Amino acid sequence: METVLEIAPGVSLWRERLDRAAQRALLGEVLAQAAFYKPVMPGSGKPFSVEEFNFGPLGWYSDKSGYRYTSTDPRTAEAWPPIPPALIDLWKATTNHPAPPECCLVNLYRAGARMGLHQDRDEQAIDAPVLSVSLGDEALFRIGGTTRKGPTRSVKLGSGDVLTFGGPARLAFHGIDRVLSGTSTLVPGGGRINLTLRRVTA
Ligand code: MD3
Ligand code: FE
Repeated sequence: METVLEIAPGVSLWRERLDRAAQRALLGEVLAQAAFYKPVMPGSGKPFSVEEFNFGPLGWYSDKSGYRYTSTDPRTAEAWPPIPPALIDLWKATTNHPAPPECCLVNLYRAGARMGLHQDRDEQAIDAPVLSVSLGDEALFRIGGTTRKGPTRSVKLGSGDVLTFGGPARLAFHGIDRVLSGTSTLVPGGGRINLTLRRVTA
């Protein structure tokens, strides 16, 4: 039996659920297709420190005109590539959710990148869980409750770790405080890649 840690209500963590060979295979598939862009904040145009790309029928995109889900890459008008089959299998194996994921957001953290505390609430399907896969450098992940104030906890995530967030955790505040540069050799050029699978439509 593999170990699953229930780190908070609705949050399950499988440490190194993907072994090194599976991490390499998945990373190869991602890097062969991903054309990363630097999202900017709607309105202010302030750039994120994270670079992003999407797989799947719907991609989360942020530029000066706003955050939205799009079926095509706004830069090229081409469909986002399909979600890697290994991730669909992982979703089936870990979530028990009857419907498939629609979005695989790829976040690339080079040295110094972070993601502030936020909620994921641009989806209609808040009944569906979210699945996250970490590849490359370790990171300090923070998760709290459904209000911005209130206690949070910090968890170190490593390469191959898989998390699911469902039920009471689906609207939890969360973020990446920092990436521990140089803790993994997996990602060429260094850094961390996070893959987040979500269902978007009800
Ligand atoms: C908890 N990404 O893309 S993954 C994001 O590591 C995002 O890149 C972080 O937050 C990253 O929105 C954290 C873990 C995660 C993803 C989605 C969640 C945690 C979540 C949705 C609800 C609750
Ligand atoms: Fe998030």
